[in-house]
Amino acid sequence: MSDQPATAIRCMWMRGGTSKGGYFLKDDLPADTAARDHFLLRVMGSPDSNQIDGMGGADPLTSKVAVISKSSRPGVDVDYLFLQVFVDQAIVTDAQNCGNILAGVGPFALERGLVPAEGEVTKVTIYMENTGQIAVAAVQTPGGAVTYSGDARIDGVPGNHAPVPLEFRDTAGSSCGALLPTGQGVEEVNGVAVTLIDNGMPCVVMKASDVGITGYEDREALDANAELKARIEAIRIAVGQRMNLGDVTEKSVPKMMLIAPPRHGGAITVRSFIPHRAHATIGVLGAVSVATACLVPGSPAAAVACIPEGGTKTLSVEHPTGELTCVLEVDESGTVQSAALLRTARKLMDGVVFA
Ligand code: NQM
Repeated sequence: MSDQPATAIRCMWMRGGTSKGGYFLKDDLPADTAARDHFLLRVMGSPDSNQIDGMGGADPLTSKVAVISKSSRPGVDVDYLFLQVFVDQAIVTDAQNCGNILAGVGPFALERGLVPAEGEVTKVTIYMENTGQIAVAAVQTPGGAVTYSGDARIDGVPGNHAPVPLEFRDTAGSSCGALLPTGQGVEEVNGVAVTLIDNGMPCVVMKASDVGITGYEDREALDANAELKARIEAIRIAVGQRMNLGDVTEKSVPKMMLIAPPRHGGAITVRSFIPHRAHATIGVLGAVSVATACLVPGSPAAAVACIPEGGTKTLSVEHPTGELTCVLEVDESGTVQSAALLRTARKLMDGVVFA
């Protein structure tokens, strides 16, 4: 029996987009990485598939952490480090970014006084430490205070909330060093045609029909399909080195994106594995990467996608519970210059969390 007093650290629990997790000031957490990770595992209740002894929701989408500090970088307001706390393994990884949890970073920074409110809408410039890139979030601040109320709605979240538009620039090659880390738009892995791509999130994009499903299954059916999971995990492990991600056995990247033609007037349909569980919706930067794959000539995504003409491409990515619209700005050479999309966020709890 331990008679050690529980560690208590200030924390805000927030929904960011279609994910949920703990938001911490960097200075409040242990500076030592091993001590920090030990604390976060205890906070979430990992490793345990139920996370019964912690705050995690027994789902990778609700076992997430944002670590935020005031930035000393010119033109940047705050630095944001994302940490994925695995549910049933004692792993805390910074090997991926998270655009959903990002939606709460601006509101949190304002709430903690790291950034002053400026007028009705405050733009917060965020350095994403995981990938070394910048995002700009527009936070509603009527009367100088953050509001979470508003009329915006996103699929996968009930009700309406204040809009938090996010804009990304220069996300190509965020973790893999190049948009197409192997220099090819399509290649064959274990007999399946795939695109290895990273426009903010390392992804392996393949036709759902090439791995034996339609691409229109719901999350439960996908998670119950052990044969499918084994097949795509073998592809994932095989491409890790080629994507410059090293041994990905214990990493949460790359994400596996199974695509099919759109059915509701959008650009493409996706079922994603992140990487061992099916996503209830789709990750933000995952969606940006798949939307970008639709523009790669000769790729599996280009073969099934419906792409509008013009330099500003509004691409609706259909997912298991709705859609996520990405607005891509594309230059004359076909290169994606920026991506924008709408999220919402909500403060759920502010206090101290115990480990
Ligand atoms: O791709 C889940 C999520 C994500 C990541 C995951 C995300 C992104 O939905 O930017 O948002 O892919 O692990 O929170």
